Amino acid sequence: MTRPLNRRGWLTAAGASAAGLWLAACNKLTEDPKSAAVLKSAEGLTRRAQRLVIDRKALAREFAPADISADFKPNGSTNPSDADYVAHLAKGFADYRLVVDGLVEHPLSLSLADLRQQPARTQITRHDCVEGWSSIGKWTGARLGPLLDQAKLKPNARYIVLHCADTLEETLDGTGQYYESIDLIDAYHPQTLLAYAMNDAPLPVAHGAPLRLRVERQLGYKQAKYVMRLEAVSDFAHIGRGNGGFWEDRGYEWYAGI
Ligand SMILES: Nc1nc2c(c(=O)[nH]1)N[C@H]1C(S)=C(S)[C@@H](COP(=O)(O)O)O[C@H]1N2
Ligand SMILES: [Mo]
Repeated sequence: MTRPLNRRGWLTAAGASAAGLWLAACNKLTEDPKSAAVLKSAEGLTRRAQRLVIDRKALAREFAPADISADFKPNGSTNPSDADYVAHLAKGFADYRLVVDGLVEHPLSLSLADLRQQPARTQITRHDCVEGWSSIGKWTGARLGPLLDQAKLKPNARYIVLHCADTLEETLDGTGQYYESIDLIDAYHPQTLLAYAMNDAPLPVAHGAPLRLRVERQLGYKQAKYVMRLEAVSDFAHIGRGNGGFWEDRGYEWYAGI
């Protein structure tokens, strides 16, 4: 007699190994090559599990104004010292332009005023960091989907890479600059925003001024702050250390679904 596959148990096991990984703090690196290998196989498993059971188009939970955290914790870079960023900040981001390029028919260069003209959305959501804390905030921003439609993705575009202004780690090869990447399912998700406002005020520097990503079905480290450039790519092997993001290059999962 063949036993039916206990999908529940299998998923729990997959979840447990990922949860173990998430206990490691954002700023602690997994250096042990053995745990890196375990991590890679766990990632493969959770990714497959997530594909099977998660409706990637479902909305993240939204909250009421009364739920907004009084002190949303800033994390990672909170005041970039990179020269270009410091110069933009000194001018109140008057010369800031978001560049949209790569595999697009119509590259874009958008000022903050341009971005505020784009189809917008406001949402109150919970941000979950792998370090184990959560905060609830209200975000307003341009929906990424309609913006990509304006740029018109080429048929071979599969991911959107978000290049950030901040260097989180000094490295000799320059791979310490923060970046992230998402696939087109998340890019076109209705709650995926390039947020320019938080809790009804312009986005504070600590939280990514002038523009940060909100991709609400994923963990904190995917929520790229200080976004300067969106690059449409067919794969991200040539960017950073090739794993699709600053923390992914240091061992975290590329798909950080919650
Ligand atoms: N550019 C950039 N984006 C970033 C980070 C960073 O250091 N630099 N840290 C990430 C992490 S780990 C988290 S939890 C969130 C923190 O966002 P917050 O500062 O608004 O809380 O931003 C993410 N995006
Ligand atoms: Mo985080």
